[in-house]
Amino acid sequence: MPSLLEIAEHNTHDDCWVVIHGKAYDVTGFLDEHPGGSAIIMKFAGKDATKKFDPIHPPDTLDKFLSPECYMGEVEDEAEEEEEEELTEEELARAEMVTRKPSLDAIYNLTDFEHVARHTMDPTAWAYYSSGSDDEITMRENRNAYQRIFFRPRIMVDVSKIDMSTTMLGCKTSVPFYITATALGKLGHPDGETVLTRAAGKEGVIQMIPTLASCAFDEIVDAADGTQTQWFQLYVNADRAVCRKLVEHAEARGVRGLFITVDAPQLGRREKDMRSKHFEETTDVQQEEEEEEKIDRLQGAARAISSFIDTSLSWKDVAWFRSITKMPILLKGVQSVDDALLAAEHGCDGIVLSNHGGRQLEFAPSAIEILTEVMPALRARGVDTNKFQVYVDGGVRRGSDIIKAICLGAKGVGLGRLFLYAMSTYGEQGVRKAINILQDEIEMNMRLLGVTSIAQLSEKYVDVLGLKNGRGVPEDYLFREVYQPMALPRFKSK
Ligand code: 173
Repeated sequence: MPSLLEIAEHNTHDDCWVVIHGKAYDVTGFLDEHPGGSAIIMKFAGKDATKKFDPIHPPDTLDKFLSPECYMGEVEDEAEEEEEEELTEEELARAEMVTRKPSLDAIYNLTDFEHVARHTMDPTAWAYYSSGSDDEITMRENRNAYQRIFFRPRIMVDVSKIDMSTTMLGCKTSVPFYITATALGKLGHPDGETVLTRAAGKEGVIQMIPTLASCAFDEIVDAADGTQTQWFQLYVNADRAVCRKLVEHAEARGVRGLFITVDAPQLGRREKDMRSKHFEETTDVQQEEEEEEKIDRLQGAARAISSFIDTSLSWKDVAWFRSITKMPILLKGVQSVDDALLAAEHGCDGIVLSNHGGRQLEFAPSAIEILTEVMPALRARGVDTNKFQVYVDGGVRRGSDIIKAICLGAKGVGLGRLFLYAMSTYGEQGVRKAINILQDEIEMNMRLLGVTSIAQLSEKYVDVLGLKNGRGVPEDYLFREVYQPMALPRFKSK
């Protein structure tokens, strides 16, 4: 049983121990193999790394990567010696904001969650979740595009009863939207993705489980109530044996759809995220390590843990996926008509039109705009769009956005960040409230539009003339309030 004092002595590159969840590990031999580089481990050499470790590593990581000899035993005196870190002024100010957090009753729309998240979340987590690529033009266009579509409402329809339930990939769901896959849930909430699972279960909403979740895949499936629908988002590993294992396991655990991410052979530059990490880590004394690993550090955790993603993924791989699973296969991250047609030709069961929340290719078009081109093209090819299903995500904040997408032919609409913000600020209750808000908005809008079921929604209810020619967009005050302008470099302190 090593003591904290003893552990603290193992703090060099040639002799490095860390504590994770009250257990000490000798990671000296692993330093140079760590996908995120050795500098980040060295920051915690001889210390407790649990807080930094948890969001990025599912619980089974240590067993997978460290041999049993690396385990040095339980920490003897953990409880007594927890180090009280001094808080910076910024941290104190944020802690104060946390105590002044609005009650959940004061949250009226999804943007409200974003506002609270921005002011109360850990800054690194906020930077990671909120950032888009480059100048964040695509990320903001995702939002703007919805605002260039107007309704063509009908009146004098009996709208006493509204039914917004629908089916996606043959599974019943209470709402036309779903919780899409997002990585690193524990950055926002200690229970990570299982918070989303529980809320989704209680509200009858489908959840897409991410490959890069903070929780282990089985934890997320175990958190489900046994009847709720879950899908699986796959980052394709260059090692296909790993892929096969993940896919077969997902299928065996009852997952009902495989969504292969196709828009991220390399992660986009997300500068808010990079900048926040830069400041967090340059305050450290390990100058030498930092210089050595500058690139790794600046790339951030996301890039480091995504290094396994196969850059050679191509159309010929679809048949292989088909051969290993009976789950419906959809490509997530389609951004053009031509690729939508190719996906249908290659026998996929559908696509998600998505630009990854504006986090990948800057100047990728919004999904909703591409949807207006994709649906007519598929129909012209004779594709049955009840069988080959089209989903969209990106920029969705209102029930009206969801209705617009359904009118234009989407089978369902994904939201990622917003559920993360709801989870990070108010936990499971927050996620349920976010779902309920969307339900209320959808119900009201369907009623005012003169429709009573999802099946009735069609192109006749929307005016998309402004979508392409970008007619002037009225200021979106709420979004403007929460949108955090990008920062410029900070000068060194005197
Ligand atoms: O958008 C992302 O941040 C994302 O998809 C990702 C990819 C690899 C690692 C972490 C997150």
